[in-house]
Amino acid sequence: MKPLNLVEKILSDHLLEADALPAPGELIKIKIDEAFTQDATGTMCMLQLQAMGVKRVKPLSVNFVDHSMLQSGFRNPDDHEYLRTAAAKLGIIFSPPGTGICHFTNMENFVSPGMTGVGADSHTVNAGGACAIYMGAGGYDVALAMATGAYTMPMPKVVKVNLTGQLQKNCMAMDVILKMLEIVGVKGGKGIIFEYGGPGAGTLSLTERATITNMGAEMGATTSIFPSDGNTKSFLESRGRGDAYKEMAADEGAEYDRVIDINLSEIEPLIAIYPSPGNVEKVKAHAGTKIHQVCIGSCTNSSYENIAVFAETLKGKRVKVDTLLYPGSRSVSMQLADAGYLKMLFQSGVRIMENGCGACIGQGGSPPSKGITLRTFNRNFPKRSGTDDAQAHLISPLVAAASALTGEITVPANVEIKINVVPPVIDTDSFIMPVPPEQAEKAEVIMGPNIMLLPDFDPLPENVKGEVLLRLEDNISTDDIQPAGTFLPLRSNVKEYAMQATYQLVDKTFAKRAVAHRDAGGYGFIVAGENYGQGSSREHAALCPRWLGIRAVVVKTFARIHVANLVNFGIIPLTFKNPADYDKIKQGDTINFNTSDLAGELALEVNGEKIPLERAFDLDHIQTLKAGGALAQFKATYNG
Ligand code: MIC
Ligand code: SF4
Repeated sequence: MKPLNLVEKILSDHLLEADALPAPGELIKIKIDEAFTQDATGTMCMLQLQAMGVKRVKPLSVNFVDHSMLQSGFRNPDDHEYLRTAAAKLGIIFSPPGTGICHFTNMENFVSPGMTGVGADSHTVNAGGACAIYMGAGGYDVALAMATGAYTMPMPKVVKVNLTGQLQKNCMAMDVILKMLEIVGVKGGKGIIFEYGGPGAGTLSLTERATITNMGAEMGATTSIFPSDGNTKSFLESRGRGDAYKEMAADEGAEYDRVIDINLSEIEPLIAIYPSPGNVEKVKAHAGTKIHQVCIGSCTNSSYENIAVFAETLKGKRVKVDTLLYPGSRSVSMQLADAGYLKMLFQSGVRIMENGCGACIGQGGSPPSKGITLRTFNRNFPKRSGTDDAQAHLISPLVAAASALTGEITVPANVEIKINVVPPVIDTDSFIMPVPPEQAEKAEVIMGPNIMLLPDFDPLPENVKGEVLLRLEDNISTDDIQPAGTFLPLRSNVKEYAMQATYQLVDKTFAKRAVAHRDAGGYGFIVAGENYGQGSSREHAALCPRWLGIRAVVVKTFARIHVANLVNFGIIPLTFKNPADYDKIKQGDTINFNTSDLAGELALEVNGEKIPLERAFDLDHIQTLKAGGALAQFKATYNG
């Protein structure tokens, strides 16, 4: 039998409606073992489940509350209440605010080797550190996975990352993934699963592996995975889940699309310079630059070990700049307390924040104007910190600690840091578990005034006539399209979120212009360059533009999750056949787009000239686009 790589093994075990894995790029349908949402994407996901008429979810499903936790006003608490009661109704586990960041808490409690999962958040790929294939997806696709236990995606290529050597004492897993970003870039992972292995992989703990797989999202990868071994087993055992351990690795002689070699011993402390996780440089090249803030935590670097080395570096000394800590979970916070680290951190002047996303998604913790903030997070896109002219750079917890002590970017000393070893605190009591179906049926779903029902969208006309409402450059992120930060409480209210936030940070006139154009009977077009829609999985970056009348997005290339979200909301994703044609289109140009045969040759008519296009959607998606979106199509076919 042909030797299989790890990805092929897990996907073959989960294959639905086929006998063999398809070729890369073709659609594959797999069984999903777990589906989850967080609060900022979860309310839409629950609304869609309700609109679909689903009574009870099929796979293990969880609603985590970790993003929108500020509760200044009724909106966020309304969302939490809706998520809690919808979870009870649908058979979903509820993880209340304060329990922890979705990806971290999920790994502690639910993920085990060989599982598959989808989550309504791009960093769902974090679970790959525990030898599982988990993908980020839009809320609709997660709702569908909850309803059916299945997920369809383009079959990825598998690239092996062969790790050798061992990290130097002043380097961490964060430096490994920054090295990968330096090699691969922010769009080089598209259509790929990175399978890590080699002797260096065995030197990394499960949480270090998760730091690496987490930021596979920043390369646009489908997901990333490590094999399982003794380190995986001891992590599971320490959480009382030793029974879930399975040893899994690639077969000898397994084939890969490509192999990337990284010698861990040669890595130096690295930093991703604002405004992109892909601008990777050596920390020493920036040593001495004055900083204004340090943040440690986020789903990328908030394990007990990460915070313990941070605390040990600060021990007995005071930080020189505002320093904020967001632990990954209540369990991590309790472990830090048991080990004496909480007191040590308080004594060093660190601000201990809630177990949640916090500053990573602009929920507090903004740096001062023109400030420089060093963050152990995974994204440093423009304005994401909440301060328009501040700069965020991404670094490891060791660089964070060394720099917090000096008030400037500092290379950590190359010395061993010993940490206190105390057992993790199991916190399963924080979860609200599903009730039996008879009881669930009677449960009331509470929808406060912040929760608005989903709008209905019209089917696709045969001719889409309209105007180019925006023409944008490369690497437009979903934070540019549909910013989060202070707008997060509007996630459950499409109209308000669209009017107040869509493209607000790029062009303040956009929403008003789009509505005026829509109400005059025109459709809107967006034109952009490479890697459009990188970053977050938020489907609002498709849903809100659709509400504003956008019907097609024409770009040089798309990021994976965003293209699926566009299709789900009936916006046609298209790419230029000749990328140079991008230069022929201006904002304000009138466009005519004949959609009568989406399977045939496609072209835009712009100012009397024909511009040939490629489909960025699959032929299977034509019915969805014609119906005006996935929900309308699902409702017509679902029977429980
Ligand atoms: C992010 O890190 O950008 C988020 C906020 O977690 C998003 C999800 C969202 O917008 O709610 C993500 O990564 O998908
Ligand atoms: Fe939360 Fe930040 Fe992780 Fe997104 S990247 S899930 S906002 S911690």
